[in-house]
Amino acid sequence: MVMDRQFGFSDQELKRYKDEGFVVRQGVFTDEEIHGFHLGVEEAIETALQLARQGKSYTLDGKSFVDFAEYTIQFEHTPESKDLRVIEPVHSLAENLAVLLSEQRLLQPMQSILGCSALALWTNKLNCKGPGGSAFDWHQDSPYWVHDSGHVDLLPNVMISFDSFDRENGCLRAIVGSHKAGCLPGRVDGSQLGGFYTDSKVIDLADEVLFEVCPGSLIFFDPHLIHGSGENKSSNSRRAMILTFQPAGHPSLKSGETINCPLPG
Ligand SMILES: O=C(O)CCC(=O)C(=O)O
Repeated sequence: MVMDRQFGFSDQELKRYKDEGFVVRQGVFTDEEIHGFHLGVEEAIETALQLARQGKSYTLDGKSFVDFAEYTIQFEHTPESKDLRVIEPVHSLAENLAVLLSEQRLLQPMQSILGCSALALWTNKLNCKGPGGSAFDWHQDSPYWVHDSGHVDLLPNVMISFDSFDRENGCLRAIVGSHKAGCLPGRVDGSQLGGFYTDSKVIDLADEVLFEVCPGSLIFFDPHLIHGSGENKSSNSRRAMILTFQPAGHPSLKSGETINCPLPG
C-alpha cells in the first residue's frame, strides 16, 4: 500500500506541542466517519457489558471496576451504576474503532512528535461520559505508566472527540505548559487512588485551557501534561477515545502484545 506523508505536524505545530504540551486539530473526520465511530462505540459497549458479567469486580475508593482478560471496565461512580465510564483497551471490541490504529491522521502527527521511523500502540480507551457522567480530576498519565514503561516521556496521547466538547458536557481541559515539569507529586490524602491525582499545590489554574471542539477533532497531548475534565451537566453523551503510541517494537500496556502501526515507508 502506498501512503502519503501529508498529515505530519508543521514546524509551528511541533513547536506549540513542545512549548504548551498539546496541539488541537479541529474537525478532522467527516460526519460519515463520525457516524461509523458512533456505531463502533455502541458495539464496544454492548460487548464490554457482556464481558463484565464474567469478570472480576472490585472497588477502589468506592469506584467500581471489572477486569476480564486484558480489559478493564470502569462504571460510573454512583452505587450499582450500570453506565460504562471507561473501557481499556477498546480497539479489539469494534472494527469501527480498530481502524484508528492504522489511521494516518493520528499516526503521522505521532511520528512528528516522537521523531521515530516506526510506531507501536501503548494503550487506548473509550471514555463515555453520559449525562451526569463524572469528572476526571486533575492528573498526569505518566505516573500511572511509569511502573510499566521505561520510556514514559515517549508516550504521546491523541484524544478523538466523537461528540462536541464544551464546558457544560465536561470537555477535556489542561494546564498549559505543565508537561515541562515531568512527573509531579500526587495527592497524599489516605485514599487508594489519591497518589494518581496531581497535588493541587503544584497546579496553577491561571494556566487552564478548555478544549471546546467539534465532533471528529483531535487533541494531541504530552504524557506529562496535567489534564482532566468536569462533570457532564448536559443532557447528551460526551464520548471520546484516547490512543497512546510509542516507538515501534515495545509491548502494549494491557495485553503485553506488540502492536506495530503502519506508516509510509
Ligand atoms: O475523558 C476525559 O475527559 C479525560 C480522560 C482522561 O484524562 C484519561 O482517561 O486519562
